Amino acid sequence: MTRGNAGWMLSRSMKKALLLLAALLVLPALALNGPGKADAALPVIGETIALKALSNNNYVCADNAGADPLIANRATAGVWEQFVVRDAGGGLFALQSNANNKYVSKRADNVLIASATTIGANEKFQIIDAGGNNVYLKSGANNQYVDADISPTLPLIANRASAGPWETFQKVVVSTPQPQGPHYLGVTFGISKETMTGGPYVNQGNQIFDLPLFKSTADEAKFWDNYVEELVTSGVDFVAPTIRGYLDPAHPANNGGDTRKLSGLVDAINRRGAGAQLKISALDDTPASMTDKKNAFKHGTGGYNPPFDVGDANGTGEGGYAYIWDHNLRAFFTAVPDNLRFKIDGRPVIYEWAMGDFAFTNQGNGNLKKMVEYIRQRAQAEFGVNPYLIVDQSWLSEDPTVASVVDGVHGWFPVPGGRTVTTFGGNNFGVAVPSFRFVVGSTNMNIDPNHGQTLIDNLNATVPNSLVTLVEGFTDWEENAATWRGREGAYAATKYDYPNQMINILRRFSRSPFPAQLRIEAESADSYNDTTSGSATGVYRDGSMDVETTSDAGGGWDVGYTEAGEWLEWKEVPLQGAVTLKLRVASPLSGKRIRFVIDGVAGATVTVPNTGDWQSYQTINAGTFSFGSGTYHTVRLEMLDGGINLNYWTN
Ligand SMILES: [Ca+2]
Ligand SMILES: [Ca+2]
Ligand SMILES: [Ca+2]
Repeated sequence: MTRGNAGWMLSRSMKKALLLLAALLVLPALALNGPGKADAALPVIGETIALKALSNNNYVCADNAGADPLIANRATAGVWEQFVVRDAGGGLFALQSNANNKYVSKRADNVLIASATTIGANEKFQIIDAGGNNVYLKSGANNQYVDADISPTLPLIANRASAGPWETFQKVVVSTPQPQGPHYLGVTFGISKETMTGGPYVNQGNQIFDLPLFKSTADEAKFWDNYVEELVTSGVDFVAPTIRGYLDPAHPANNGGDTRKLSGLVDAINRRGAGAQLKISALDDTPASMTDKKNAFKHGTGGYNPPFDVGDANGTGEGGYAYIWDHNLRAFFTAVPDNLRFKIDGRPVIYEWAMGDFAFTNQGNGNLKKMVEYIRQRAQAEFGVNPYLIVDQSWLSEDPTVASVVDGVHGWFPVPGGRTVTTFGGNNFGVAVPSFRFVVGSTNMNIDPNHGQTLIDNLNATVPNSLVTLVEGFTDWEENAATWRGREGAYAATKYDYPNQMINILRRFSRSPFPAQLRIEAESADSYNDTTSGSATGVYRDGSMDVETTSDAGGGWDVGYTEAGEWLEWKEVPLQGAVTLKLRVASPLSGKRIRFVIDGVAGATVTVPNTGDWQSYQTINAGTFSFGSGTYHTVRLEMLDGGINLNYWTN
């Protein structure tokens, strides 16, 4: 793969002369493909493709098992000529070579080579429909088209300002994504007192970046209303609250994840009518629910010393099954009704966390197996269910006999890295994080969110091949691992590019990345213009947006106190096909005008009807728009006049 500079210059300069001829050869082929096939070139995340250069009619190869740059010089498409399309965020894609599992990267000299282990700026490409099955590749790093020379001795290079035949590749689909089951996606969800009531967001001196946009108060119903909305908007199949049990029925709720609090989540899902979409699992935080609770009850101390004795079933010593069942899982099944339980194979799913020696003793010799059998017996006797238990790998390493009585195994996540896929019983179980940062004293654990790319990488590596993937954690501000709607502000301060960024990424990996029924709350906007400094009410979020509690059906909030020239905007909204956008609006005034502006293009101006009251809402059509398949858009809602209350909009 060496070449002389003279040969390089000659070959590249020859191209202009050949362009016209090549164009003549290509155009009839394009014309044969009718408009109905125009989408064939669009990339599908997870599909395996080969790229055939129109310049020389050869397949692009990650030569020498990927050690050499990409070159179009192969007559057939074997493993070295296959690439898996990966989501790189922002409408961009990465190509993962089957030759070495590495991502195609643009080197400093603009030559392409499959050499990257993660997706950064140089690994991002636009895949642009060039008609028929053809595409152009455009580097996201330098905005130049990728060129395959007519001479099959030169590598692919991203240095062309415009695209012609030499920058055209036929996209040949080698295989479509191979589904292995339903690919359920869920998130953990902390319910500590601090998370539920809005802080203080302090954790042992760890600097916290992942603060929530939503301003929690003592009103738990409002807390759950907001987070049910965020979870539904993210498209996840289930939420797995981190449950830590409780001490005694007469004891007030504990501060660290009282399982009985899940009744508030249930009520909020029902208020929103979201029970068909969002289900509830649980992550049993075993060191907290068992060891800490046992020590709090028995010794008045809490903490992990002395450890929990798994061999002590009745609690005469330092154990007791009551901590995992009576004071925790029973409370879960009591709070969460059957129709809202997240199920696999018709059985409610419970995740169990670690069983290591830092908090437990006597786990082996069949003791963990006996405890699992007890859980199953009680669940059957009291609730008529057989739980689908997904346990941390430490359960199996401590007591190998437990393998015969559990349904799944997870490996949690390492730092650095942030993801695992664990195979058990013929299924894969994924765990992923968006980021992680705990830097205190001599502890320095850090997974950089990299503008959302870390979450995309980790979901690319887990979701497509897993029966179920659990993301830690929707609310995990304590470890800078949150995916909730983040507080607005500069990236350096928030580690979010915009408030809904992580929610949008989760949705892309859900089973419905382009929801037929997308509902976007007015108060959730990523950015906005408000003409009065500060909030008129102080509720929901900091800043100048004027949000108020709405009395519209379903509750929640609306944006009120609107003035001419104010606007709300959302980024990377999934919209495709012909869509009539609908607005949920109220106004006691007449003749007030509003319009959508999408990707900078204004839609129809709509006059809001006089609904008779600031809180009497109507749903109105706000224009029909046409979007390309699988595309993301910047949606702005512009108030041409003031005096309009906005609850939400839908597709
Ligand atoms: Ca204001
Ligand atoms: Ca305002
Ligand atoms: Ca609303």
